[in-house]
Amino acid sequence: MTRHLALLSLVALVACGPTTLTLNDFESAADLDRLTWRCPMWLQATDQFVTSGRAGLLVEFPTGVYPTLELWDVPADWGRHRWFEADLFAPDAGGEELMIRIDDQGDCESFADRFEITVPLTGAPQQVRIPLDRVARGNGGHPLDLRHMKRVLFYLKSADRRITWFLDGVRVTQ
Ligand SMILES: [Ca+2]
Repeated sequence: MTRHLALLSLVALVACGPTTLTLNDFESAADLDRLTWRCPMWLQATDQFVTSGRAGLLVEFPTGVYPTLELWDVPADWGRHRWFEADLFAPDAGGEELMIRIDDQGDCESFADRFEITVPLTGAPQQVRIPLDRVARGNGGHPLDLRHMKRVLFYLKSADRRITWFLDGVRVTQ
C-alpha cells in the first residue's frame, strides 16, 4: 500500500509538469540572439554571476537616457504560473532604480496598457519576484493577457556613467 502511494505521488508530480518556465537563461548563442537593446551597449555571456545553468548575462549600459535591454521571443503562455522572477546584480549601481517593463501581445503603446515596476538596486545580488496577477493588472489600462505575452524590458531612466550589471534566470514560476 505504501509503495502504491509512493508511485501515485510520483505520477502526480510528473503530471503537474515543470514548475518553472524559463524566459531566458543566457546559456547559448540562440539565447543571446533573443536580446535587443536601444542604445550602444555591450552584452556578453559571463560566469561572474550565474544563478541558473552555466552562464549569466553581463550588460554594460552606456551613459545616456533610457538604456534598455529587451528580451523578446519569450515563451508566450504564462497563464499557469504565479510569479515573474529574475536574479540580478549591479555591484556599482546601489541606490539606482532599474525599471522592468512587461508587454503582452496587445497594444502596449500607451503607459496604461503595459506593466512597469521600479526595482531599487541594492548593489548586492538580489532576486526580483513579482506576482503575475499584479503584472496582469498592468498600469491601470486594459489588463494584460498572461496567455499571450510578448517581451520583457529592463531599463534605466538615465545613466550618468557606464553601468555594468548582471542578469540571470529570467523566468515565471508556480
Ligand atoms: Ca543562466
